[in-house]
Amino acid sequence: MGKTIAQKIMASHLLSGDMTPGSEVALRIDQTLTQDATGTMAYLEFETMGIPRVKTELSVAYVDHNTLQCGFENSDDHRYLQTVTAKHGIYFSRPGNGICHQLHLERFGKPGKTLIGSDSHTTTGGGIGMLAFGAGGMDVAVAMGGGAYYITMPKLYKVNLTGKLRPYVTAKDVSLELLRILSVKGGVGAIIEWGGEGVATLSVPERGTIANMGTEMGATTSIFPSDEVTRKFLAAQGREGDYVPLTSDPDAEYDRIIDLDLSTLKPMIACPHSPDNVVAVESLKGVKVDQVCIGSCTNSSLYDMLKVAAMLKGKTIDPSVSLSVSPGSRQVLTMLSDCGALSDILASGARVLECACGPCIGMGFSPNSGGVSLRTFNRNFLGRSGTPDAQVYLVSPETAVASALTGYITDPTTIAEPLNVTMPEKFLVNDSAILPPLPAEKAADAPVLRGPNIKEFPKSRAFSDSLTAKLVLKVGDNITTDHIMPAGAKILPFRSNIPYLSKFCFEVCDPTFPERAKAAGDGVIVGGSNYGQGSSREHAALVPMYLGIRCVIAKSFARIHIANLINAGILPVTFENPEDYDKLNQDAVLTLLDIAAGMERGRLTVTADDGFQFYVNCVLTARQKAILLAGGLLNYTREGGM
Ligand code: MIC
Ligand code: SF4
Repeated sequence: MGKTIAQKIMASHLLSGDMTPGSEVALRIDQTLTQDATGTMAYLEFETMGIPRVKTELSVAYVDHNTLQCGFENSDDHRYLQTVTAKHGIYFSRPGNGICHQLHLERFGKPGKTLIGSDSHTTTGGGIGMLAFGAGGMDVAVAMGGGAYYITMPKLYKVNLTGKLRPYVTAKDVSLELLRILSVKGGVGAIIEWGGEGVATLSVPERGTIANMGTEMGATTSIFPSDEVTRKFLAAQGREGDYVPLTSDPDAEYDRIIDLDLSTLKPMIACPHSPDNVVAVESLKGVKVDQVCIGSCTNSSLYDMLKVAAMLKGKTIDPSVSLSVSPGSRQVLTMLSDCGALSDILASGARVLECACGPCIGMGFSPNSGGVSLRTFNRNFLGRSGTPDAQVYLVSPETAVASALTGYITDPTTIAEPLNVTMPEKFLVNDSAILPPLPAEKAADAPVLRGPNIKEFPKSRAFSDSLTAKLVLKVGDNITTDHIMPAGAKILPFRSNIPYLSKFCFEVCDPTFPERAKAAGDGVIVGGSNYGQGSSREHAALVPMYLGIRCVIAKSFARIHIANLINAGILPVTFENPEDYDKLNQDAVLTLLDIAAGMERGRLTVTADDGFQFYVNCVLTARQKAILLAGGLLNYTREGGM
């Protein structure tokens, strides 16, 4: 039988396991990336492993999230990152150089290679034919040390593209349409491969947009073929030597095939507060808009920005709208400036922000109270913008500009003027903001600079054979890691300070949670389905662990979060009978007996203090059980496991 693209890359990187869906595979990782908000913790973890130099082909640390520097915390973290990476053989992309995923596509991504990154949108690398996964910081630390990356072998979906996008309909609309079809859960346990004749009509940045948003469907990753379009993109970046062709075999088999005719798609919009709450833009025509934000790792490429500039050229945005534009990288910004497009953006009244995540993660540019904000980003979770009652919608850059010009949600296909933008033959390459690591002989004595914001890593506890713990919080379906551990300008600078962060845990759901969890000693959280969707932040596991949470019982879990819980030594289990969820009350005291034996059987009995008894499943691999029994991945690695 022929192979899919993902199967080919996996087969050439397989360290152990068998590639049938549902079984665990261990993959060799060629490249890693981190960003600052998760990276500080990942390097602290890497340091505890005592390995002098990374063992990957390439590891890069980007600084793009925490660039506001409202106090010493961010600057201290930047210095820590710069010095720890120089010492251990890791490239360092300086603050302001751009957003990790955009930069990685431009400068480092290679078709056919494996990549893991401590950011859920690392999947953007699929746009250039990489098998790229978002992971928790600890998994990235282990991969930097030469360890394997373990995943459950996903199912394989194919999206078969035909036709060509109409003017003003974009790759973002393709993603939004797929989210409408699949929902935020529809990609769980699957790799989405993009194929069909329509693929050749999409540029690498457009493919990056689509691979980026596969994460919002819960997909393990997304991947495109590496073809002539890929070769041209790499050549334009001065990296033609990195090109290898890659396609699926004609007789490759998929678990599900979805057909999409690009020529029939319309501009789409995701309504508050979920990326799958998607309708056609035309159906919201006339809704008043207060703010428009263009940028993020989803839509900040040169191609996107040139289209934005062309649409703004000679026009002025509506006076009632505040428009921000954040180019994805220094390369994008410089090229916009050199060709005059930046002047067109500025002349329209837009505010040009730094090449960073910025408003996407609530670092500035929060909307006004109750404001309607149209964003070209990938997530519109409640409160993420920094304004709790804002109404955030997700759109393409074209819909964003059309709406900024009129002041109302506007379908860009109603614009009569043609939009002619082409990709350049050559990108301007200047890697001066990417610092190479120190040579090995100089690294040994190089200091690592730490500031006072870097606090000790919290200690996780090994499981004894029984657990009696209070049900400190009961939440519903689709709880995101933004609910569990919010980000934003006030909290994000403290990502290396777990005790401080813990004050904000579950703030959106129940601000009394941290105090109650601490008072309880040992705690349990009960959740609905898709618990922990969204970001890869391991803080959403480390902070509850710090607050005493030992077990999470949910109807189902999101992939990266369940791995992070296990790595943090928190037992994740699912209801055998989902209706038992309704029978549990917050504050109940739950007892789990015979934990090790139950883990072995894959089933545990839970007894509540009112006598109610129910069963939970824990389908864990031998390695995961050993990690949990050791009290988390760091303990397990220290004890010799890898
Ligand atoms: C996000 O988009 O939520 C983030 C911030 O990039 C996260 C990582 C983080 O929490 O630091 C992600 O997507 O993994
Ligand atoms: Fe940054 Fe937003 Fe992309 Fe996350 S989704 S990496 S915050 S731009």
